[in-house]
Amino acid sequence: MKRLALGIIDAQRGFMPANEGIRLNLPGFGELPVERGELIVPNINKLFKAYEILEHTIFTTQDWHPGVTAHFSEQPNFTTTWPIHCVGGTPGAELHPAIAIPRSTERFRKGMEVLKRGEDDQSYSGNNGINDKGIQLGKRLLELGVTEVTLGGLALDYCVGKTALDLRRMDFDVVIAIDATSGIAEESVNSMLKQFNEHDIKITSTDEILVQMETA
Ligand code: VGL
Repeated sequence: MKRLALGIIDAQRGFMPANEGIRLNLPGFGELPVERGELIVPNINKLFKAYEILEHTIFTTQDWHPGVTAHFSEQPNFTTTWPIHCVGGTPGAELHPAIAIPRSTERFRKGMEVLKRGEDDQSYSGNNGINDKGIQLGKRLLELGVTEVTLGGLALDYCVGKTALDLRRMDFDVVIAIDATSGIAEESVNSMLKQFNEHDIKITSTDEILVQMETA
């Protein structure tokens, strides 16, 4: 039997446009803004609601970086080094406040390691995230008997994409809710979409998922 999970990756203030912080009069927005990041929030909420009603597994991940790490740079190249964002315990690391997080949501944190220059950066994949018991995401999903994971969040070409590829490698069926995610750059988005295609990761929309769930 298929067992479903919905995962929202890094839908954090730090990855949302600065305008959104001005609109809401809240700090932490726009640290590493993903264009149109705020537009995914209503779709995330629709998906959360549907998965909650049907009692499927729901999880979120959060980048939870130390203040000083080689993941950050004052001259970021926006492919391997980035402006300071989502430092654990700061407003930028909080999820967007308009996201209605269901009570059953399991939260995973990642990127806590102090990365040294030139070191392999493991912080992108939500699969390297741990819950409050220290259990890694993929292992936890196996424990729960999940077979299919639908993903949204930020950013499509980095953390959402790496999470999708890692979970697919673990043999989960993986689906991307394309209108519940947004990307940083066109080139890296296109390269990620190509990898999705090569690894049989499916692309769908929020409405399509909701219709399917209603008729299942
Ligand atoms: C992310 C770039 C740097 C992401 C995190 O959440 O996709 N992207 N750090």
